[in-house]
Amino acid sequence: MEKTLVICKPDAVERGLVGEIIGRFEHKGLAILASDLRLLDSEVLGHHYSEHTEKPFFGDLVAFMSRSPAMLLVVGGPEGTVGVVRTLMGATDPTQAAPGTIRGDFGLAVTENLVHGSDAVESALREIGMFFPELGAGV
Ligand code: IDP
Ligand code: MG
Repeated sequence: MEKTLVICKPDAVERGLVGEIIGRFEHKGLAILASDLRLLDSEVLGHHYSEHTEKPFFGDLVAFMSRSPAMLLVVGGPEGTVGVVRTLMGATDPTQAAPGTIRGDFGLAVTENLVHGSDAVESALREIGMFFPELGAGV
């Protein structure tokens, strides 16, 4: 099974969209393998978004992602699941995201874009290991 890390970001939790977002993955046929509602701190976010630490939006991104709890999910399915989840999420900028995608249907701001999904199998393994270390190799 191919697995990916999804984060329903604080805006999604605050707006009551977690059920809708999880439903999109379930209706597609993907499985929810683990979940945890958790307040993320700037230290873990620095690791998670290490590729973006030098970007001008990094401070705003960490402030947003740590302002209230996020719903973390491990989502699994057949080979290609990492890409399928990214397709269901839509483009990073919700004003550019296609209708029918999570970001296209519910977002208007590039920082507050509702969901994170791992961008490759290797990053999924790294992110799942970081956020759900207790799962070990089992998930
Ligand atoms: P992704 O979430 O679609 O993989 P990334 O480029 O990895 O997009 O950016 C990580 C997150 O940083 C985005 O989901 C978004 O919340 C935020 N972000 C990306 N680009 C910008 C920007 O230009 N301005 C503000 N926030 C941004
Ligand atoms: Mg990314």
